[in-house]
Amino acid sequence: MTFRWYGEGNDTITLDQIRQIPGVEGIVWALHKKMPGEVWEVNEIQEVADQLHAHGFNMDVVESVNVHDDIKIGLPTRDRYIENYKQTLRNLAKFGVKVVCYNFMPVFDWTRTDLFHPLPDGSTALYYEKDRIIDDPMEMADYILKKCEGFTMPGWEPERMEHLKELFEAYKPVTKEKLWENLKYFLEQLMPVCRETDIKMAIHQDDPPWDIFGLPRLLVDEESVGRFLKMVDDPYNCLTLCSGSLSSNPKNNVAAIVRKYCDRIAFAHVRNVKHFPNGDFSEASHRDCDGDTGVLEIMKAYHDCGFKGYIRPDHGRHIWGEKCRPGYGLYDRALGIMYLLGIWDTLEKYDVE
Ligand SMILES: [Mn+2]
Repeated sequence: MTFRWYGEGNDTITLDQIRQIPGVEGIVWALHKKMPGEVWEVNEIQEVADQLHAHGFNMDVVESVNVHDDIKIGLPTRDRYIENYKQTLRNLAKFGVKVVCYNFMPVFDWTRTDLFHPLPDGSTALYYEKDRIIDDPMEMADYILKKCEGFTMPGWEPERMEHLKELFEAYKPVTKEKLWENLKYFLEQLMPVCRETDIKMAIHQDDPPWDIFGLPRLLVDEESVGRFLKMVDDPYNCLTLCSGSLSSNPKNNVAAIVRKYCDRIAFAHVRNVKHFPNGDFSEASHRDCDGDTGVLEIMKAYHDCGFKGYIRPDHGRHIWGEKCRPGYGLYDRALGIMYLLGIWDTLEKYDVE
């Protein structure tokens, strides 16, 4: 079990607090100040390693080493950034890192229309209102940046958003097929280094799993995940299987996807989503019946398949008045962990058919 933490001075939550959540062995971390394409230097990694080790945590999972736009667009300059990525992997390997989570989404990492949507119980959660997305993406970026004053959301760095118009322009010639090709090129370059360093590249699915703002999205369902794994058929080409991202589309059966590709899942994100008939969705507590993702089925699928990878609760709601990064509070994620471990421990102890 792991817990995502944004780093000293960049997170309201402390390692001392995380240490008191039962069962958490590792911190999912990153050097959040690094821009995509920069090499993560050994001394910078060492600083985080010292903090995590002092609290008894492993640092096996990084989320994310972001991929430079030139790689996704397929510009000639991409080779330089791929070389930097390789160097980052080699530096991470010195600290025993086993899994690098990343995504290959153009322009935006993830999209919601409301970061603090009120729920009936008085808590708030991330929310996606379908009709608001048709609006101008610039407006969307403005909203996210305003709501995030005081901290930076990965993928929504103000430095990047300032160039939003140019970014959209640059992505214009990138069709879905072109984006697949660029992803393949990137991974084929990395695989030898992954074998050498024993680091698995674990792609996160697109969130939400459909095209938005006219930008193509690749990893959206069982079929496209299958295409991805076959395209670079290497045990180091893996998935960060995100139940919440996939289940944003209610047609996706996440438990079935887990069963089908379990041997290639290096890292599991588990969270719950509740759908409304008009296509809107809200993030929900991890409890199975609070959403439609099928958290019990998913955990059963991981257990049946003998899953040995890393897992973390994904987003949580904002409860008990906690002021925190949207989706990344302490309390609801800690509750999520206890729920997930409760399911797991029960499955371990008893034969559940
Ligand atoms: Mn996720």
